[in-house]
Amino acid sequence: MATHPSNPTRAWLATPLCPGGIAVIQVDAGAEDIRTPSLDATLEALTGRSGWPPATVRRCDLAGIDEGVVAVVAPGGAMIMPHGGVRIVQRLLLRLSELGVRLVPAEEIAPEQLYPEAASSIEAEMLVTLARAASPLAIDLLLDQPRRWREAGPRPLTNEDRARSHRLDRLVRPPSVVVAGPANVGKSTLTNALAGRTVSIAADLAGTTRDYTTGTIDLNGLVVRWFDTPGLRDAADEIESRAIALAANLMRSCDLLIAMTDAEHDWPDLPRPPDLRVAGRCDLGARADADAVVSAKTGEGIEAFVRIVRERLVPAADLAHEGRWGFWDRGRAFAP
Ligand SMILES: Nc1nc2c(ncn2[C@@H]2O[C@H](COP(=O)(O)OP(=O)(O)OP(=O)(O)O)[C@@H](O)[C@H]2O)c(=O)[nH]1
Ligand SMILES: [Mg+2]
Repeated sequence: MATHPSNPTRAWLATPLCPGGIAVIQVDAGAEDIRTPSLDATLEALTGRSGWPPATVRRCDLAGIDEGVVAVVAPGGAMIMPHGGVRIVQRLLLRLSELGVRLVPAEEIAPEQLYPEAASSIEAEMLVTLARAASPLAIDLLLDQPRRWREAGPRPLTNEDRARSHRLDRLVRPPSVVVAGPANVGKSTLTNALAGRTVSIAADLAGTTRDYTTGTIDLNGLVVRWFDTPGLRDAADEIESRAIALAANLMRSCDLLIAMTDAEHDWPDLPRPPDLRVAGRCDLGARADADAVVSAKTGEGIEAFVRIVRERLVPAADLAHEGRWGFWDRGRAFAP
């Protein structure tokens, strides 16, 4: 079937653009008619099959790109569910765009439209946030929010609720953690041990890390953006001193600054006071003036260190608190 010349239909990718089992592309043609012709036309052009009244669910060919499920979930609204390969999704979106469908980012879609099955607007907001949350620790807490808001009625959040909400937001958007200290104290080895993979090259050579490196690390349920920085020393060359200056900016702006040293070195002089002091390589010699003492080689102290980092960023008391969390995007109007 030919491309619809004035197709008013919009589509957006409801799942992240990364490999997954199934991807969901939502299509919306507006809800003016019980059977909106442009949705029918779009789905017919895509699948080669005609007749798409509400509540139709079919497994069909998707423009020769993949085979998947198409469901008309509301008047004028459908979900296209191919396999979750990135290339499949990109080709399907391109095909939809060739059919005259306007592709829009999912962020522009109202939560109630993204989740028509939600029982209230706060439940729709919760589902949007759940889909974006980085930390597994967010899940139970978010799922309980509609009940908490319903039961609290119209009472506004207290200042204490707001401060706690601000910390809990770190479960949605990963906070930044920077580890900084003298060269060769084990910063990169610790980073790799926490990540369970190589984020940074570690070697018995001062100045091994040149530019800072970064990766997301799951600290027992709290996902953080971790930055490993070049060892602080009188720079041997221009590039190294520029890399150290770049890392200094990170240290000023991060959510948690960790100073690291070992028994052989002094504490570093950082651009701002650190939030936490960790002594590394404790199997070679420990020191008593640190908040945590670890050996990335033997694993000693790592669990306790992770607990302390978590506690500084999202305290256990916040996670256990029964109060409400104002989790939705700040500034967006919302009436519970
Ligand atoms: N025995 C022991 N050796 C360690 C430990 N952690 C790191 N090392 C060794 O110490 C050396 C330096 O480790 P790195 O992790 O590269 O140190 P760094 O602080 O990142 O160094 P720069 O990148 O130069 O700033 C390497 O040979 C590591 O294998 C530890 O806990 N115990
Ligand atoms: Mg390093």
